[in-house]
Amino acid sequence: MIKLCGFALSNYYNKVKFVLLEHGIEFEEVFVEPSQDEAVLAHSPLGKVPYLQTEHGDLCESQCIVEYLAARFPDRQIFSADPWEAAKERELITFVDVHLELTVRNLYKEAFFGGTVSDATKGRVEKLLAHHIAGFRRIAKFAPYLRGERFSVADAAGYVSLPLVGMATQAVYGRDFLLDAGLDWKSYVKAINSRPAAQRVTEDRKAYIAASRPA
Ligand SMILES: N[C@@H](CCC(=O)N[C@@H](CS)C(=O)NCC(=O)O)C(=O)O
Repeated sequence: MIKLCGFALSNYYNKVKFVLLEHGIEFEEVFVEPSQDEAVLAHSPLGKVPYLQTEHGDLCESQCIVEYLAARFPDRQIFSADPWEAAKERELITFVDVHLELTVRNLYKEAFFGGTVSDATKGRVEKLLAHHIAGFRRIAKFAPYLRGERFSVADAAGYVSLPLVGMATQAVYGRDFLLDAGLDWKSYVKAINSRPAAQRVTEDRKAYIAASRPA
């Protein structure tokens, strides 16, 4: 059986888990934290999670994993059957994962982990985010889903990462860049919360946070 390795706080782990659950693909979760130890590097070359373990070997990078799942389980229609629609779903995922999340990730140390980020980083990230959010705003529909009325695979990425963009910018700059741009990620997340796959991902994340809190 496919093993999904990682932990429930990781947005990229949760993106893949959402897709697996949403499409009823059987899998086993294996708890692994990111690490530079050989034990993890042997499976995930940068020591990051998630990675997948299959009968063929290991596979890292959440989007490569989603693409593999789509190819391996074509009957589940993870992407839309229409090539244009599927390409637009991939376009949105790239915006969420690369242009938004990867940029805002530079702030997490201060936003979520009690550390500090330099003013230079804050300035650079602020400029990049303004540009990237303006671009995302042109293609993301939020009606209520990223592609419009129909839930798509792009929403697995949006669900796990857009809250981080909002919360991290709120924490570091005192204003939520998504809400300021008119992108109501809170209503968006609420719309997706009705899905059992989303509920499971969120419950597991909350349980992980509760269990890691000092007594
Ligand atoms: N591009 C990767 C990003 C994965 C990633 O950054 N995972 C985080 C946890 S959410 C991690 O392992 N961080 C540890 C590190 O960067 O060394 C993907 O899509 O899977």
